[in-house]
Amino acid sequence: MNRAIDVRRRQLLLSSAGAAAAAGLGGLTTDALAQKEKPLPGYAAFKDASRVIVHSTNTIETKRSAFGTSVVVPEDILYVRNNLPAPDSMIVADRDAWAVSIEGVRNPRKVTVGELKTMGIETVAMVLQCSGNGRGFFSHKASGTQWTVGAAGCLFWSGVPVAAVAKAMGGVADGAKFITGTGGETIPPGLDPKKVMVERSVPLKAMDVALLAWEMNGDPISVAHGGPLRLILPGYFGVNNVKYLNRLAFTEKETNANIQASGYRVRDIGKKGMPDQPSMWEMNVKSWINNPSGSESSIRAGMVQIHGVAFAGMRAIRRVDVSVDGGKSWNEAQLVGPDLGPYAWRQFVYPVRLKAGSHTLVSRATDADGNQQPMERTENHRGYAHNGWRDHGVKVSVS
Ligand SMILES: Nc1nc2c(c(=O)[nH]1)N[C@H]1C(S)=C(S)[C@@H](COP(=O)(O)O)O[C@H]1N2
Ligand SMILES: [Mo]
Repeated sequence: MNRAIDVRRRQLLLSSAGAAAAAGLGGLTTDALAQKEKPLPGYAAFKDASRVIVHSTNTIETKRSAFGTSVVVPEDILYVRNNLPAPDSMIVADRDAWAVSIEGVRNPRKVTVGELKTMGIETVAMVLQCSGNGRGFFSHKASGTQWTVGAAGCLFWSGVPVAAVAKAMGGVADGAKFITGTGGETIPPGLDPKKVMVERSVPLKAMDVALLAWEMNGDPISVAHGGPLRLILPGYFGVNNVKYLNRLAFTEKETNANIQASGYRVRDIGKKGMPDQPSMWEMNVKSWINNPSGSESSIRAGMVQIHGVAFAGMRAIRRVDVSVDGGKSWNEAQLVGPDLGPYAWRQFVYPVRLKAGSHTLVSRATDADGNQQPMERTENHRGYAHNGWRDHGVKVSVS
């Protein structure tokens, strides 16, 4: 394509996406940005380019229209978020030889993945979701990737329970209050490790469900998604699920790495990140519609199977309601497919006859504790944890 036209088309796409975000028309945003602007990076070359949005070398989003109804998200459309360049594929050349240092236990030492595989096996289905999923709907230009709905996926993970590893090493040392995981990326030369390293701490109680995982959806974990070994913390936001894990420590304090101390902190717009602000730990109740996705130029009048996903971090989903009039009236949707436990998402379907015209479709989930998605987002500096139902709606034209 002619370069000038390409640039112009890009500007148009960006401005229409911005307008759509401001108007709360989620589906338009996701798939308007879906034009293939950037090629897939090498470590993620296996992704299905037509069903993802490549924001940058380190950030790839699933298109809203790509989410299916079989609960689990296939790896070739799963989002990617790397804070540092992805490691070389050599990192998975000898998976069982990868070593992780276990600290803050009575008998600390290094263990290999090969040995971890002898210590126990558990499998969990859980939603992996970036803290900034939905950031694209904020209107204050929050810095970071402008994700709409596709920085999330429901996945199976297999590995050894963290509790079993701690037990095998004599138990957690006295005074430990946090689980701290460190990513094994090579820090680019000239950068201060504390400023860029991926090291996260979560409350010790997460140990009840945490895994050291080597398998995702039945395959050894790819480099894109954290192989050879990943810390899996069901119910917690994506950032805590440290990839390329090379250190697991039971600590008295949270790490002072920037990504914990000032990063991933919820604060008012314009405020700096500080350790006393809430950290992006447990996920909140959320849902969105995937079909129709809003990217169709128009859909045919008649029966439509509106479907989407709902989850609530540590809690199960009690019900999902759908509205086809922008939230004026609500109807209970059916939960479909197998229930894979509280950390997985439930898929919902609402069959409805739509007449010709324009319709705004929205969904609203309620979790087992009675928490319900709010209508509006909670404004915050970095655009985290957006679960407001209005912005996530899709506008469809029926003819
Ligand atoms: N080592 C390491 N772990 C990491 C990251 C990273 O950059 N390095 N990114 C985190 C963030 S912010 C998210 S949202 C998820 C993304 O996981 P995915 O790329 O497998 O989808 O991994 C988390 N774990
Ligand atoms: Mo993230």
